[in-house]
Amino acid sequence: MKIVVTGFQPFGGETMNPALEAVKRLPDQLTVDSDGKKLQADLIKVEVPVVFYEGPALVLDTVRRQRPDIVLCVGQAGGRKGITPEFVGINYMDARIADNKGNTPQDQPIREDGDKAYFATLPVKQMAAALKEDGIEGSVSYSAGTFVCNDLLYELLYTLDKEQIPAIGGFVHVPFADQQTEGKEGVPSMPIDTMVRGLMDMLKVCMIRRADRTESVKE
Ligand code: PCA
Repeated sequence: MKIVVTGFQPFGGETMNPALEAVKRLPDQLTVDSDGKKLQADLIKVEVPVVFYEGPALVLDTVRRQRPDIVLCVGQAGGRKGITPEFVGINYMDARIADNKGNTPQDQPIREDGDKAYFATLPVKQMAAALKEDGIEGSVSYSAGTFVCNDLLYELLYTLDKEQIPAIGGFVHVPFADQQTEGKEGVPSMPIDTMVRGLMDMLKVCMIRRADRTESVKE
């Protein structure tokens, strides 16, 4: 199996993005046991600029070239307490701050010819359950916001659908890393190593889902 996993660059005045740091620390291969069968995946990591359209275009180029089985995109949602697999990408942009090229689209659709929303095709509920089982704070989120992360999630799902690419795909937000909140009273954060563990837990669930789906298509 092949997995494309992406992490966003720092934005909004931060000097680091825990999403990118966690993605970089992931191993290059993952294995998981599924009903006595050993599943194996190679990870392809992509660093993504926080720029409307440009960030998604880079990810989609990789997806078209690599033809992965799974696409997991990761971004930072400062202020959230846990790791949150996103349920839905919406056809809407409304930037409260500028992206890294100064774009601030307001109150606009992402794709004129796209559906209003697409649901992630990753098993988000099982991903949240896997986090809980490992003692990591996390839950399903029903809004990826209206900034570049939602743009990427929406464009990924739009493209998988329109181009009939058989990968399953979705997005996960991680909280601030501990080092970003030093001296900031009451702002939740998490060690990057915990995020890495959480991403691995969730990717394994995705691998099992993908193998099940491929199996049922064959039958
Ligand atoms: N988080 C932002 C964009 C990049 C990132 O890591 C967001 O939630 O839209």
